[in-house]
Amino acid sequence: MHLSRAVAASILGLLAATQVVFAQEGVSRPAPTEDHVGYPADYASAFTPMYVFDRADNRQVRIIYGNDPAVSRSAGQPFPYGSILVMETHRAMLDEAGIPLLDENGRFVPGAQAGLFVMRKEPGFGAEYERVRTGEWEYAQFALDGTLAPPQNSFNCASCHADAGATRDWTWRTDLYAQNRSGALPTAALGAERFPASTMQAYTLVPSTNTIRAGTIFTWTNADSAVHDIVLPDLGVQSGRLGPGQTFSVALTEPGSYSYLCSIHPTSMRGMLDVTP
Ligand code: HEC
Ligand SMILES: [Cu+2]
Repeated sequence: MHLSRAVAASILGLLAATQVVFAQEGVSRPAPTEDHVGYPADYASAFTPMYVFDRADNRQVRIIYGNDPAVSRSAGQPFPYGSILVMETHRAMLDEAGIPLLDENGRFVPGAQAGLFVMRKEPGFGAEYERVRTGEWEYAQFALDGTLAPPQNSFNCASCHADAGATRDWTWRTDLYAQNRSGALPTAALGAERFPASTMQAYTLVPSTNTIRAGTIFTWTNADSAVHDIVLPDLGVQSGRLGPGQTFSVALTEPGSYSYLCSIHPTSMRGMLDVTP
């Protein structure tokens, strides 16, 4: 088989990425050596469904449940002790082109369940994560038959949830429940493509195609809980990491069509700026 240059280049990229991982193996990844979270066997009947998040970038449906203490928490408040949050990850059903199918309400259709993620908050929990400690939460991942993944792996959970910050009590999207909002794919307002602006929401660009006049300042706003960036490959423009609430602007003086993407979520975050004279 003949490898095109592009494929060869991406294989090189993969090798380079693997070496980076090896190089980091010496770094300590503190985590509890023993699981304190436990498998919540009865969550599907005993817990309350909190939100269903259609995740565009990795084509998943994520269904989040909370036990009674967890669902008693109000927006902006910390979770009470005893809170347990469970997240089922499902593959989204795809059409032949690999695009997620939508039901009559515009929601992804959950297919096979892939995993079960659990976080639990108790007094004194979390100390063993050391530098990535997220308050008093501990994390665990289970296979569908309830088998526990090695507790040491939960370092990854804590280190990523640490970025969600203390103001959200280290959870990412639980305000969807507290504020009674939907985890559906966002849609653009009518005519939004004529404004020199796009927002990043739920791993998508809203809108993803805009038509603007040459010289206009175009601004992206990260209205998501996750970190994104903006790259215009043709122009060599890179925003760097944009946290929630941050913006990035460009002024394009030459008419033409400019494609752009978020390099962190390139599957679902690609857009086009059509610049007219
Ligand atoms: C790379 C970052 C990252 C890692 C690693 C990660 N999570 Fe999350 N987690 C998120 C984000 C972001 C969400 C919100 C849903 C979404 O955007 O997909 C989330 C949501 C959750 C939720 C639902 C509550 C909430 O925060 O909204 C639970 C429970 C959860 N994760 C547990 C875990 C566990 C357990 C692990 C480790 C096995 C883990 N997570 C690893 C980023 C991460
Ligand atoms: Cu992104």
